[in-house]
Amino acid sequence: MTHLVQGPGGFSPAGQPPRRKVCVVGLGYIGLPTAAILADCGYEVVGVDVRPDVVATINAGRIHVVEPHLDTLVERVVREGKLRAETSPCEADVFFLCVPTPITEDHRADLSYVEAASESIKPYVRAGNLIILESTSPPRTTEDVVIPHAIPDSLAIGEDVYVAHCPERVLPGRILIEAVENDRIVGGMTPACTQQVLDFYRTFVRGDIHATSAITAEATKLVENAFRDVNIAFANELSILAGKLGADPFEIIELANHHPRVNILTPGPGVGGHCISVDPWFLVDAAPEVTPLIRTARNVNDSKPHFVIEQVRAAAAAVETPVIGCLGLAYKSDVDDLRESPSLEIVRELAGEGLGELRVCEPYVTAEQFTEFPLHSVEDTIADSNILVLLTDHKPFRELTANDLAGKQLIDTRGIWRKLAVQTPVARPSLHVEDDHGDVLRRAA
Ligand code: SAJ
Repeated sequence: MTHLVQGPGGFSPAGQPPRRKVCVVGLGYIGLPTAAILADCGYEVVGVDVRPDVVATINAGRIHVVEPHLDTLVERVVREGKLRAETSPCEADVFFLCVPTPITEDHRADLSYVEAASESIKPYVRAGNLIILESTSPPRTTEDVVIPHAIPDSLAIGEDVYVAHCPERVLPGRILIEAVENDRIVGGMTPACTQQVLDFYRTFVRGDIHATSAITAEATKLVENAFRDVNIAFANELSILAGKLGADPFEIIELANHHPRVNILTPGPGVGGHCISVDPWFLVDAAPEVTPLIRTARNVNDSKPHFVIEQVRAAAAAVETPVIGCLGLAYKSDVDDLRESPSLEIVRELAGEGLGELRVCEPYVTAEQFTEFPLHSVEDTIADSNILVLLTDHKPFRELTANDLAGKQLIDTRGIWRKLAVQTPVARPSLHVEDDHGDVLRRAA
């Protein structure tokens, strides 16, 4: 849970009244927690979303996303009158832009939401305001999109209004903790912008706050996610390589990670979500000729679902009447988010191929929210299937026992069942590995 860090009364830069009213545009996975945290810190917060159903849900004290503890926080701050939602902005001291920056078919940023959100606040922007872009954005977005669309020509940047990019860096599933505890980067359009916005973040962030320019902040955020993507790509490539060697990739990684300077991430069915599978492309797009590694990592991760589908084909071919239980649709464990999910991509492909009957299980999504496939309970999926494909490592799947899985063919893309007794030992092909002197290092059984 969040606790009051300092709050609006604690910030009053020289010569200015404290900023008390905040308008957060975009009430999704980042905007809603941000709005709720600021409200909890004592600000008067108006959250804005173009979807009337989202606005109605929040004003009723409920939430439309799954995130631990967010429901109780929103219920409380709405009940206490500290947060309310609207379909259009209003005058405020501080404006946050927390809208999506999706990717187009040709791997370029779609900045139409940033543009629209910026336009929507323009009539309300006044001297003394802070305008903060939190959405992950390509280099130069603050300068080239936010400023021309949000700031009236009559106001001087860094003198009348203060504009900065402060990228969100929270991990879904830990948003309320990380939004307050993580270090933050404040990249202002001018040093005065940086200072004013940094002072504001100090009122609700407990982590260190680092000052820089807008363009450096934009690039740094993209680099963080590209770093993770490249490292996951290494793990995914390794998992395919280990399969070819007839070895268990998870065991190799576990052993290699005992080395003091090795820390390999975990292979999976691919990389999803609206961040890591998207943001590296913004760097590639910014300078394609110097980013071959980032591009290759993206391609490796995007190819991983096809490898999993290949494994399911092989398993289905070995069973007379295959019933394929697909466990998980979300992009990662214990969230309800299906955006760019490799698990969903795999299930769609399997449904199209008609390899056998499918049982699809996603415990965090209801049949009303998701109508593309019928959803089954964990129990029914396990009982009905002779092939189980673990796609997303949700808690209910991690809790399955050897008994639950006995007699099934298992394709465990995340390695969560490998230590259960039922796991079929990895086949060891006749493979001789020799060292430089011709000695056999390991002869497979
Ligand atoms: N994944 C693996 N193996 C791993 C780790 C992750 O296959 O070892 C997969 C996940 O299953 C998922 C994808 O990668 O499909 C991304 O998941 P994630 O947990 O790595 O990251 P996100 O997308 O939920 O959140 C990331 C975070 N960035 C970094 O850790 C550098 C978060 O801090 C950012 O705020 C967020 O992106 C964002 O909004 O940009």
